[in-house]
Amino acid sequence: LLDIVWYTESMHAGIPVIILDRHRLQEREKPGLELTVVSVPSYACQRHTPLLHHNTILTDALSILAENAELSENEGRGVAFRRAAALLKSLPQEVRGAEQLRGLPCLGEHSLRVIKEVLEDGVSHEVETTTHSEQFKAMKALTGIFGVGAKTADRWFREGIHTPSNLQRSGHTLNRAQRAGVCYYDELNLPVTKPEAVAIGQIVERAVHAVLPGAEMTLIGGFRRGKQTGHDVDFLITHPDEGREEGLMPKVVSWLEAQGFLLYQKTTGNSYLESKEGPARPASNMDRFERCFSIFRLSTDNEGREIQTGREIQTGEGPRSWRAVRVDLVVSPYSQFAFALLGWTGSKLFERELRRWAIHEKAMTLSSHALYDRKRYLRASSEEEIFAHLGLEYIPPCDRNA
Ligand code: DCT
Ligand code: MG
Repeated sequence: LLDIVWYTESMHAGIPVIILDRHRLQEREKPGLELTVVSVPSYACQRHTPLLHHNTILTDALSILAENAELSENEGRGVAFRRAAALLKSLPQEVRGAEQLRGLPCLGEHSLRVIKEVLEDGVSHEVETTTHSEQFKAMKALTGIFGVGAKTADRWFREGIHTPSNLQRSGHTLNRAQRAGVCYYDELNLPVTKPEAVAIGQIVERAVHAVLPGAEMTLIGGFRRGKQTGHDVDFLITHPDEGREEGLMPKVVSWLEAQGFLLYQKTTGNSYLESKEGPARPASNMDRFERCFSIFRLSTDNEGREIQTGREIQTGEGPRSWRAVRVDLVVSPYSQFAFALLGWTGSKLFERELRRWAIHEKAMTLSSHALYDRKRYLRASSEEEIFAHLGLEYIPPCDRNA
């Protein structure tokens, strides 16, 4: 943990803020300085990271490089850029000069170079080259198709396929998910708004209560962190009587299908083995809950029974009164609910950092199902308890936007 001090010469507004550590503060302290002491610990799960922060120009640049690394399946590099961006998101003020960043964790050589360039020239050459690169644009367009990952997109790119229309003309056989992805391409790449998420939540809640009274449903993912838009809507479903949730997903899906709410769905059954000692230890970070990846048909007009979302969708055949929205449903047993809630609230980097903290600092294993202290299963009925087990200050969802 590193203590840093931001200090601003208040009589010269606009003069760069300087960060010093506590020791250097003594020798540099001057009258008339505004001092703010902030702690910048190195794991994102030890920090408060709000949605709105002071360094978007820098984090946007780093996010593009992270995305490019992820699309090139260079996970390590992607994580390094994500960690650097997350650190900047947690700072209490705008960074105006690279000297302010001295001593801060998470900033690798490459990230620092990019930050310096953006601070000095307003843009980073590498970021500009990336955003204009044919490969990056094509990989983004192709992985923007629901059901298409980086591997498939890369194979197609090498065959000269750069866009969804190239793909349609290529004669490639697509699987069911990809066919739906191409069919609803534009809409699925249109951000889902909060009112749309709320409207879908009401429909899912009706379905859940119709097939299992007493079941509980929670909005998770980015919307739980306070985001106003998302690429999908995520819901977690459970029932206070352990066991009642078994087999719930197929029933919810049948209800939604019968009412014409689903344009596509793929359900995966649970694969956890519950025992008296707690949930089986996961072999990987993969979740083993009952899960449904779906594409919802959401009415956007007044006639639908849902909330009016006020959005008209333009198609080749003219305007239409509904839109396609990606929705993920997850069912968890009540005893694992807190872990599922924590694991599915995100952000992805925050989750990764929680697991890294658990292993490296506490010798524990955390998943969306359980927390283990070596062989011992640690129970928790709230997220607060899990943070406490991990020896971490509780970070509310709105501050997990790392
Ligand atoms: N998650 C994770 N690791 C992954 C994928 C997902 O920890 N590889 C968790 C964290 C977020 C949650 O699942 C939902 O995933 P997304 O919907 O992909 O993320 P989001 O934060 O909800 O983003 P968006 O607002 O774009 O939907
Ligand atoms: Mg989401």
